[in-house]
Amino acid sequence: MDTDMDYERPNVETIKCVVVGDNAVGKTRLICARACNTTLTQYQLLATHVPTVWAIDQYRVCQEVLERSRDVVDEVSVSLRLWDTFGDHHKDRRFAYGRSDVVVLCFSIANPNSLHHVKTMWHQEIKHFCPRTPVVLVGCQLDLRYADLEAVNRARRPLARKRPERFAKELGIPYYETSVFDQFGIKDVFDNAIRAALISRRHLQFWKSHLKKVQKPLLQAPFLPPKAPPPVIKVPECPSTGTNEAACLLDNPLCADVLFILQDQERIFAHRIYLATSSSKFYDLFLMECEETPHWSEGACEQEKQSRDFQGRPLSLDPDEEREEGTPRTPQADQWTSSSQNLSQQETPGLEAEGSAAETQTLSGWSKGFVAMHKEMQVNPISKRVGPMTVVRMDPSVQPGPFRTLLQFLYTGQLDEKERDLVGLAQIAEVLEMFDLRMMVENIMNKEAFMNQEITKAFTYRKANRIKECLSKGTFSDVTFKLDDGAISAHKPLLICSCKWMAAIEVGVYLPNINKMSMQAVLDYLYTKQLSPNLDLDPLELIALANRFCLPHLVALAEQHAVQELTRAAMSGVGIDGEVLSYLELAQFHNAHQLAAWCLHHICTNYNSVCSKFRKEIKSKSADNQEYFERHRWPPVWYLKEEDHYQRVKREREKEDIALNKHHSRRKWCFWNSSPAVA
Ligand SMILES: Nc1nc2c(ncn2[C@@H]2O[C@H](COP(=O)(O)OP(=O)(O)OP(=O)(O)O)[C@@H](O)[C@H]2O)c(=O)[nH]1
Ligand SMILES: [Mg+2]
Repeated sequence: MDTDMDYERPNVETIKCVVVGDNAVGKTRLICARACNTTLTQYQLLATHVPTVWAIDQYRVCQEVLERSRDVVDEVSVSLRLWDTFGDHHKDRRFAYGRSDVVVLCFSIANPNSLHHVKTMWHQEIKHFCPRTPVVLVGCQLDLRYADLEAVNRARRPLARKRPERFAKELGIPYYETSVFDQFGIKDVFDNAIRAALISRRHLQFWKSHLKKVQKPLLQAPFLPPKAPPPVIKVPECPSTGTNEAACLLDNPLCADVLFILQDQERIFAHRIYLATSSSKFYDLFLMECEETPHWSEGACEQEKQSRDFQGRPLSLDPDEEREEGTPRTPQADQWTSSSQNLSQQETPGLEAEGSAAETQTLSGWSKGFVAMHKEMQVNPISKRVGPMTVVRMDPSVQPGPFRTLLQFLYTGQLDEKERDLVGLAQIAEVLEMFDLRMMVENIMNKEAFMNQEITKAFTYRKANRIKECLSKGTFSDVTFKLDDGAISAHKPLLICSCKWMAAIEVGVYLPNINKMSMQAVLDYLYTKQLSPNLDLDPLELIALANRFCLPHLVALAEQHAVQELTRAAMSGVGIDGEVLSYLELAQFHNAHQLAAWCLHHICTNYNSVCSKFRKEIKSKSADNQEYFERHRWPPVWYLKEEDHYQRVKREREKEDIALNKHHSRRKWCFWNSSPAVA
């Protein structure tokens, strides 16, 4: 590689630029940013300081550095030779200063001491070793002035722009600020250092006509910090899937509406909604009961009647699904189907005979395992309240132990591998047509229990769909929420498992100031742990309700939904400023802190346009919010002031230049090509 090539090229000005300043002010990083275009994150920058001990001639070893050393400034081709130095005050730097064309004198904006040393040490040293060389003052690490790195800022108290600027004025040298992190000011520093060097050279080598157009070092436009990125809404992990709560509910059967009687003495309380959504058998059983005893049921079984097929057979919610998942219908199942059909066609002989809805329905002809069913007022063992309950008498062959395990499976979708009475469980699962449970038992027996996870997954998925359907139709509901614009039926056992607060609600509770759509979304969430997206849903109303019910996970989901909708609207060109302003304080009031932070960010980063359209609304915000706007608005106030100052000084300078040019052109006949002094 021929490094001396530039010296030989005509009209290429080689400029030796020496960079000096205290230790760790950022000299080497600044040189690397110019010479190699390196970029690093703020933390990488802070974590890596390798003090310069020995300045190496990078131009000899790195082709890229050599190439980037070439530049054109004010139509002059230059080759910029950068000299890095060490910051130790007592070390000898005279070799570096020798034959230098310009000195870049650095200090750190984050370290006021380094500016102090500029005056007490560096300027004097430069004047001693190269008195005629132009100097450029550079404040490095500008990003640390505005960085949100609390520790850094508090420890170092960064310098404001005014002090070094005043100081540079006193010394009569130009001043620039740089940030390697923001890639700001690097070109400004070196282009203007080159200008300073060329102007100085033009004085000495006045015959070089190609230096005629070189300007004096220019003013630096102020640094506009980048907009902060919008906060990301974090949705915490779902507090629980409800499995444990469901198991607890079976053990402590609050609001139970079914009582199983086994072997004439064993009583097990349960909940229709849990059983019906986990098993087609129970679904059909309770639906049949609903139909025959409508006055007992608070639920809307009417819709269910409409969903029967033309033969009048009650439709299981998803019999195909079960078959799809590889659970073949056993002869018993088919037998059940036909017996069920017969039952419907014959208008349930047992029931017909009974005549009264509250009387006993015989089930022995309908399915194995069941004997009879009737409605009865019963005392709940937990709440001690008396209420209507479906009493189901089971066949004496059904053993209480395995039956309880079967119920546990229906509530949770899980089966304990250590279950002792697997044979008994397999038998009862067969009799009651719980084929997924049957398969799980078989897997455990075959030492393939790991396969049960998949069955649980499919079970949970199927159950979630059935629950959603029951919610939308109100099937088996046992509570009604009366709202401002209507009523919604729901299922207390499911609600209690997701929200303890719900245990206190009464059958026909009136909830004022709540609309149906928001309540529906809350119920959907309580049933499924998901937020069903709905365009008509007012996110703030949902947030208010979720906050009222102490559901922080739902609050976060609603916040995320709100932000997604706002972002989508903004992207499609719809103005969202007014909406964001109205959301802000409501979100703060209802503990939606993430949405509030997002709104604050939106208002601050679009402050000027929001302010021009909604000045009154901005002024009506709380004092805290207004203070926040002032502190975080973008562009910041200091930037606007600096920009204003920059524009003013620039105009003044342009005027000065015009006046100076006129003056020179008048004197031309006497002293041709005279140039203004540096800075
Ligand atoms: N945030 C930030 N850090 C910087 C910047 N420039 C340099 N630094 C960091 O400041 C420290 C010192 O940088 P150097 O360039 O090695 O300092 P120096 O002046 O060459 O130090 P000596 O060689 O010891 O005289 C390092 O940790 C750099 O990563 C900047 O613009 N922003
Ligand atoms: Mg260094």
